[in-house]
Amino acid sequence: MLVRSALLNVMMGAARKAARSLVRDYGELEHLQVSMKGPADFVSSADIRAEKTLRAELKKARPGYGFLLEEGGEIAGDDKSHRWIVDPIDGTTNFLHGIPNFCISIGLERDGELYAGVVYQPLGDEMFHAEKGMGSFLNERRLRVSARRKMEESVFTTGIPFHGRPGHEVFLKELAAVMGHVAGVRRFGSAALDLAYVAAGRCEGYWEAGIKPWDIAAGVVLVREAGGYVTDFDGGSRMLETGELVAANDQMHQPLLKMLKSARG
Ligand code: 2AM
Ligand code: CA
Ligand code: CA
Ligand code: CA
Repeated sequence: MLVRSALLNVMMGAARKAARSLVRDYGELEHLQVSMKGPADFVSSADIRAEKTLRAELKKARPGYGFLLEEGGEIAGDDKSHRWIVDPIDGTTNFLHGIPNFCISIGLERDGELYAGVVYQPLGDEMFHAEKGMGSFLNERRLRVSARRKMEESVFTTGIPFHGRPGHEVFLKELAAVMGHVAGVRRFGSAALDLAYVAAGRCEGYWEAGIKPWDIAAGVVLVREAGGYVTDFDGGSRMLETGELVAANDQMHQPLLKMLKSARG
């Protein structure tokens, strides 16, 4: 029997509770209220409801911790060394279209470092979880990044810039550079799940620019604890600041980074 830390139990419990309303809302999409925060940036009553549950559950268990919430923004806590970084639905566009690839993402920062992460895909009941130094798991199973070492056998995921987001030209150059050398490039629409898939060895790597801390905070821990590498486009660790991220198994990270860099010129 796997013994999990109290911390991960708190995070997974909060995710499961919030997932109950998400699954209900997903079954009745026509009743949701949807508004736009910006061009192609949707938020629905389901996002708001799930975030409220997550915030309440996490606060109940760890009253002093601060928050960075996609919908609610920054909320300072008394405990300055801990901060939850929460996305109530990663993949809202999928969710609102009835495409089942969406998840809840809860990351925990400790003393400015990403320390733990939970990514929960409620429709597949896939609970990805990791804590620094303790490994990465999908439900009860320990995860390890893929062992593929050949570019031509590799599958990479990415994010396509959507309306209102800059970087179209750069992205097309990156895609052109990568797609000629690999078995496939996928765009699934949830950054958190893309990272979870790298951790699980389903894909060899993932890259995206223009992403937010709540899209990636949990997934970064999942990949690292599964033996993979995550950096910004310069090979450093300023992903939260730059909004740029390259994640891959140990074999593919350097080659992928190199391809992207030379594509950007
Ligand atoms: P969100 O669903 O929480 O907003 C994938 O490219 C990432 O971009 C997702 O993590 C998604 O997070 C975010 N995103 C925001 N608006 C998007 C859009 N219109 N299309 C695709 N992804 C979007
Ligand atoms: Ca959003
Ligand atoms: Ca979201
Ligand atoms: Ca998101």
